[in-house]
Amino acid sequence: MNLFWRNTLTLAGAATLTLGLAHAQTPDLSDPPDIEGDVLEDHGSHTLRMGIGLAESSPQYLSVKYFADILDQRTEGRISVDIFPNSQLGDDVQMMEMLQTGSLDMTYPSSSPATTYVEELAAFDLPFLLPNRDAAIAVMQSDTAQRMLDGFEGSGIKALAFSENGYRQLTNSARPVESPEDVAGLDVSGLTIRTMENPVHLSIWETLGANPTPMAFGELFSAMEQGVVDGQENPWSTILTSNFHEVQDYGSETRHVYTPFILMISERTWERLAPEYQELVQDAARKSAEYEIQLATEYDDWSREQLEEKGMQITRLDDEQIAAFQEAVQPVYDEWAPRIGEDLIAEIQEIVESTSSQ
Ligand code: TK8
Repeated sequence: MNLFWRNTLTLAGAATLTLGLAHAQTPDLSDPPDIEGDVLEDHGSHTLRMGIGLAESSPQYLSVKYFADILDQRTEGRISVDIFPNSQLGDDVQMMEMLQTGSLDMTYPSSSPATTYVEELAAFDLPFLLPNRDAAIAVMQSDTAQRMLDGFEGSGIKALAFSENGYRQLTNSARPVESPEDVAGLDVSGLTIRTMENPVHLSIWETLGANPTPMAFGELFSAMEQGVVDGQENPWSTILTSNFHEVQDYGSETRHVYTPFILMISERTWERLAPEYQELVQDAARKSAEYEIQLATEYDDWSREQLEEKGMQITRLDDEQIAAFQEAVQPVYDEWAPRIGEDLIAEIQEIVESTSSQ
């Protein structure tokens, strides 16, 4: 075969592989809603730097691309957003601090590490509080949740919208987990589980007999690769798009906590924007958060199936097995409900019940 054809076939092969890999990273996702509204008058130009923790194939990244496109189209490019994925600018805690100092304009952390700013957010960390996605969305879009976003005022951070990180699932490299006893290990030591930097999550895994290790998300892959931790817990789409299946053999569909993301902007950046631009940023944040929830929904089950295809042994838990976990973590409610606020938790449970009765 002459050199021309060999090179051509090689290029074609590479292109096919690339397309294949690119396709393999996402399910058939809904397109973003059309961008509507007139172009705003010229109120100056801004380049917003946004750091996020997840990969370019994640629902988080795809939705902030849509956020950027709305701002670009509605200002004819006068507001542009430079997106830095994969925790390259730091982890959730560090990037929130960068918003406070004004060294970063936007970020998109989980609610769990943000409880240091607004303690009421810890309600979302109570295990099994939100029984299904409809209930979770209703809570995130409620006045109760808006009060939590407003609670950031004066911290240097303006919280714009909630979206879906999702239901957290346990993975580990040691053994299949079907019960709390499998976490604690009867004749072997308890699993060492990385947790987010959040006291309720520490309490959950201590109560289950594990050895919880708080750690920044960006350090997690190498910690699992080196065996520093046995496992972690995150939604299936994060596990897939962060390639955790390469270092985790076992998954358990625990759905033990539903974690929101919070789209945030530095108050210093916000105050530099003209009121018309502020209104646009807030509207684009809400629209991109709704789109992110749509993408996260479309990703969820598909990601679990992809992980199984890639060799992860995933244990689905039946109602009885889930009930065993719920019973085992009841002490977490006993400890944390009074500290978070019984009235707040009652408000959330009322919203949950109102959705289930629909
Ligand atoms: C990404 C994190 C991640 C979270 C975690 O920035 O830390 O495990 O679930 O999504 O926010």
